[in-house]
Amino acid sequence: MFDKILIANRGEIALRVHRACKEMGIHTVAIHSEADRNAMHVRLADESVCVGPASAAKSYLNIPAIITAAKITGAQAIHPGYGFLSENAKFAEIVEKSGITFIGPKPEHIRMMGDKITAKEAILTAGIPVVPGSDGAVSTVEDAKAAAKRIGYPVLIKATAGGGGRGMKVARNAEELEVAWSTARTEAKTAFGNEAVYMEKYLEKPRHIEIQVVADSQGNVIHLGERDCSLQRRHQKVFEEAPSPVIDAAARAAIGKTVTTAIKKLGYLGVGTIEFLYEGGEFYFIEMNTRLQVEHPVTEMITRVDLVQEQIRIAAGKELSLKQKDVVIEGHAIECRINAENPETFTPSPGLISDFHAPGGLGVRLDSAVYSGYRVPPHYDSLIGKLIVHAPTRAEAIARLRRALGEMVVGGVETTLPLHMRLVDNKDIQKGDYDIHWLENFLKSTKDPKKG
Ligand code: MV4
Repeated sequence: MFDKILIANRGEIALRVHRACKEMGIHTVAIHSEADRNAMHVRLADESVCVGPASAAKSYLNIPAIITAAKITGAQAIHPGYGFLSENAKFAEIVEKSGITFIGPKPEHIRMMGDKITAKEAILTAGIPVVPGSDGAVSTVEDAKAAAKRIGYPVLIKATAGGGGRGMKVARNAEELEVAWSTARTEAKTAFGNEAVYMEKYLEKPRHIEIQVVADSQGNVIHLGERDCSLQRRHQKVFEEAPSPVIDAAARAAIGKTVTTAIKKLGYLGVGTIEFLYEGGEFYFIEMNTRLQVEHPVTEMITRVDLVQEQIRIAAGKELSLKQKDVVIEGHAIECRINAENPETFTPSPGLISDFHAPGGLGVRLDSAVYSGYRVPPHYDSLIGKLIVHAPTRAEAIARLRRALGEMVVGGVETTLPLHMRLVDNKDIQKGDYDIHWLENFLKSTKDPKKG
């Protein structure tokens, strides 16, 4: 096992990785920008290294500085967290070439899943159902028209270098297709430097359901059930739960079997998430994430598996701590992302946190790196914490969440806490009756026109 791990991230996820390390008897090295000198992840780590100025491009994305920090502190492995360098295949390669272990999948799998066309092809070949589509790039308008005719309208054009929803265009008929195809290409070229696009049948009202997988270097692959992440705003998840209100044990076992068989065929290593759209009782693959995800705690709460500890064990060449038959899903977990943002306009609200009180009690977990007197910097994303609750049933989890939200105090900056209070009090949410468009429609329908 490693003695020392460098954590190449900040905020709550840097703390999350630190906690796993400490429980395993591993020393930690924090990296930080000049803006993060007083950050909790720096205070808690055993050692810390400043890797550059506030701008993420010059600090948390500064590969030479991060490798140097690992070298001078003698860290044997690097955990990338999520975001930043976590899905950068080049970084994973450089880390390994420097004689340091990258805590994550092999670079070839990061690269494969980063290109959405390659990912879909590999996933389909491995036996996972995908959204019907163009089976590769559509490079000419004639290609696009032929593909759409075969698939049937409405269709969706997606960028192969995209993901996370950027650069998608819907076409409902042949007239709309020409514009959709050419704007999607132009936008893809501008945003990603790669104009390649592909086409899929547009699913009108699916849910977003993702399956957590974990694979070790001995060929053991398990799944830890699903998370329902349908509640999103502008492709940012807001509220996630596990299990999904619409998946029963039989459906879970079936998709779990399909996914673990495929992951084993691919020779994938580490934790990963297979994202699906779920409509009419069927799963359709859209993307695979080759990192630990923000919402991983809901899976941890219902399975009692520490996903970060598993990541570290896998990277050290050890076996998974459990087999599929030992995976038991117990109760219900919900996560609320708490952002320093206006809860109606979602404008970032950085600044001094003047008051802070953390909720507690049975089944309440708060993953956060903020404290009273902490100044939320304007340079990074606005996530300041995740409130996670766990209870025997979904109804009890919602009641517990309402109770915990009521206890929580974050003063001095605006937060999305009031939005979460509205969600737990909503009938559709209480019934579990929502799809990927529900939240945007809810926000639109309850917007005060005076405030714009
Ligand atoms: C889709 C889709 C409908 N049909 N693909 C958006 C993010 C990216 N990961 C995939 N996305 C979508 N792909 C087909 N064939 C609808 C979306 C989508 C979406 C998906 C998940 C959660 C929220 C969403 C909001 C809008 C659109």
